[in-house]
Amino acid sequence: MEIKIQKKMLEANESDAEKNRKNFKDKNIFVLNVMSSPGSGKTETLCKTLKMVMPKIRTGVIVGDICTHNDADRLEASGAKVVQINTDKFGGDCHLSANMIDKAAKEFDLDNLDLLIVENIGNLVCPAEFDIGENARVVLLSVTEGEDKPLKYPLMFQVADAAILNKIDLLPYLDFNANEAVDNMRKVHPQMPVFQLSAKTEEGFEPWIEWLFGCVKK
Ligand SMILES: Nc1nc2c(ncn2[C@@H]2O[C@H](COP(=O)(O)OP(=O)(O)O)[C@@H](O)[C@H]2O)c(=O)[nH]1
Ligand SMILES: [Mg+2]
Repeated sequence: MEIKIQKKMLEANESDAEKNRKNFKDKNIFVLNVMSSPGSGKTETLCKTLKMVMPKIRTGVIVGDICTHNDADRLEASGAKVVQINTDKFGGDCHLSANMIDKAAKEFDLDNLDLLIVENIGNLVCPAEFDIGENARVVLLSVTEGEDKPLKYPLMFQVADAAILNKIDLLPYLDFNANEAVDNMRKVHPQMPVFQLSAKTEEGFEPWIEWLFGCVKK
């Protein structure tokens, strides 16, 4: 019974996601779904990214958290339009679903947007299973989380189109082996681009920003 309900939920989400993808394609908007465990640095990386790509790329952000408006407050400092979704009203869902994105998207002027970034809820499991109608997915891993996480949570790394290894400014203080972490990502997703950077110091951002420009231009 439980399996059937979950299958139905995923099927309904899939059809909502396809509708979103079509709507965004009609408006020529590239949608990027950014995922990671809580605290890897999604918001910090996006704050710096927005500073570097705007106004060349007209960007809007949807950010999901169970509670609080904190991330929207941080992201709004860039001047981008940001819509915060809180899932505590929906039973505290640990992922964003396609219908939540559809509702949030109505708050944007979609005719004047090139890129819509979705910061998903911090979780390395559920968001990987829920298509939101995005064009690409990026997973972040930070150097304080352990090299083995891609092996423990392979689906998240398999569904991602690119990965960011964040907080490299902390490497001198840790035993973390960045090469091993990248090898583990490639074990589950060979040839995936991996950008090693620090959202704090902005080291390593250039290839990431170039990749993003490449996505939006297509
Ligand atoms: N040292 C360091 N701290 C970072 C970096 N990126 C994020 N942080 C810090 O890590 C914490 C969590 O970052 P946040 O962006 O909120 O992560 P999120 O939960 O994935 O959105 C905050 O205290 C950030 O200031 C980084 O590159 N280096
Ligand atoms: Mg955040």
